[in-house]
Amino acid sequence: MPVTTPLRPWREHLSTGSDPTSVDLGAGGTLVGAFTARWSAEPSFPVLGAPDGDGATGRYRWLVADELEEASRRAAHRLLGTGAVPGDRVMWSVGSSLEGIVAHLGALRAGLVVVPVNPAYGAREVGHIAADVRPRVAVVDDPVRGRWAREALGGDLVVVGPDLALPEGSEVAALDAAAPDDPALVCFTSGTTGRPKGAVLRHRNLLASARSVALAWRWTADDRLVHALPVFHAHGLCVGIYGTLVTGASAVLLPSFDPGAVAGQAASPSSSLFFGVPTMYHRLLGSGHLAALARLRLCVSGSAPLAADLHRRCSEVLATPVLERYGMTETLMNVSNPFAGPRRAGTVGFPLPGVEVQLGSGGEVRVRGPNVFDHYWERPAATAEAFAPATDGGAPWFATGDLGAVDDDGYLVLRGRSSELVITGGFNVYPAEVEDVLRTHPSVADVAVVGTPSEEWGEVVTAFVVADGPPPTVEDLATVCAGVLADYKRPRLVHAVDRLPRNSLGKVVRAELRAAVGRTG
Ligand code: MLC
Ligand code: AMP
Repeated sequence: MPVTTPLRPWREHLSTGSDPTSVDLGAGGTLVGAFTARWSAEPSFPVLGAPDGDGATGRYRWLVADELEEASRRAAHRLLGTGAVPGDRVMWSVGSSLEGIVAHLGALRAGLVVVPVNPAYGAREVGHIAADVRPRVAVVDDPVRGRWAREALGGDLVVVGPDLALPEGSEVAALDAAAPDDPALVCFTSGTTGRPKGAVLRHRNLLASARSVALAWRWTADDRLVHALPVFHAHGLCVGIYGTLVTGASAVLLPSFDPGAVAGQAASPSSSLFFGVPTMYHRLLGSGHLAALARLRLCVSGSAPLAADLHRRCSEVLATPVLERYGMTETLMNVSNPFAGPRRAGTVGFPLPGVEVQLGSGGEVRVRGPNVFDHYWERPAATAEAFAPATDGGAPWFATGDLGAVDDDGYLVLRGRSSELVITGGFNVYPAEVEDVLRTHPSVADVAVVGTPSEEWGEVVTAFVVADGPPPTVEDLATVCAGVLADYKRPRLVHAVDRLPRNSLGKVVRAELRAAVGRTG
């Protein structure tokens, strides 16, 4: 393993004078234990706000800690009232809203296991997940997703809207009884060969990761996050929402990402943090709205590589450089540039408190720590393949599939992925899933999907098609994807080719296809 410079140790993330041995990432035991402790300590503290109605009035609705406690308690009882018992799965597929978060917190307080599902998913995507985790309840903001899930299950699913208000006095069981080892989430990450895999995250994993970033980024109760990320992925949910609740801070939940709305919220004197994916920074910069974020004390980027040039251009506008960090659904947050030290463009920094990082063979990044999951839902073979045994008697290493190197300053530089995963605008797309759908088009004889570089999206989904007849256009391919794949997965570029480059084993050489395409806008 030709690593010459070691990664900087995680203790460098701590504030000066902090004792690394005193760091307790498990304090509070469970997510709900940590949340409810904060709520009872400061019942009138405004925790979560969101634009009132359609946002046109400019007014906000706030839930103070006491209201959040009560609303999530009622939601928990409503969910348990369906007959669900602790350990049952709840499919949770909602846009960013206070009701949606309350329902989520209610499910956790009831000891249920939440399965977040992108509300943009179609019947096939929802059906896959439902059939896999067999939810007892679906919390959806559009009943059609409940119907798709029920069809996939062949019946037996209670479908409810996100507003789970219940009259006082309808309490059915004790709440907040989850143990640190109990699963809290099953998050689907898809797989390189078709069937999506659900990463099972325990309360203690989620709590440790939220505490770890809170320590490193000096996140305190005085902070207010401008939250414009989707809530159904690790970034918006586990970092944005859980981080806010664990630290006793507050967040304003925007229903979607709009540069002007983010700038408007950032201008509020209470706002202090913004977390985004690189596409969001690209749009904030391009629209001229980034300057409004200069008054925030911290802007974080993650989920996809932040191009060094975009990092520099953003940092010229902001008061302090963007802080880039690196995470994954299975591991939550692993590595971060420092809050206090230099934030180096083109690097993701060094391990977060409690996290160990190693470069395996071929430079593959491996991680272990209290933040790291330990299995995929009912997929023992995939689990076994994902972990490498440790030689020091410690926990096995999770092999991330990301390739890295350590720079001269001990910062991790990501150099791509060993898998075929495409990341577009922070969303993951697995070529096999898209290829399967494209093959249903009558003019597609053969097809390979790769990610090609784009300034705005990082990568765009690009199809190389061997046509049977006239080559299909982007629009033609969109017709077979419509309603079957979430829109972000459909190809944005199509190239007709006579044949696909294959190696001696018949496998498509994707690198050759990627190299054939220049940079797009
Ligand atoms: C939207 N579109 C996308 C897309 N998002 N296409 C490709 N890739 C994407 N990511 C499509 C829309 O469907 C639409 O299609 C067209 O692009 C333009 O839509 P838009 O309104 O301009 O896009 P918008 O809805 O504003 O979405 C852009 C975005 C969004 C950047 C806000 O992609 C987003 O929220 N990304 C964040 C993803 C995220 O949270 N990832 C975290 C994963 S957790 P049409 O056909 O209608 O034109 C993780 C771990 C970690 O990775 O480390 O954090
Ligand atoms: P997900 O499966 O959605 O959790 O996506 C995780 C993947 O996102 C990681 O394996 C990385 O490939 C990628 N990723 C996350 N953060 C970064 C970053 N800062 N730079 C580069 N890639 C990142």
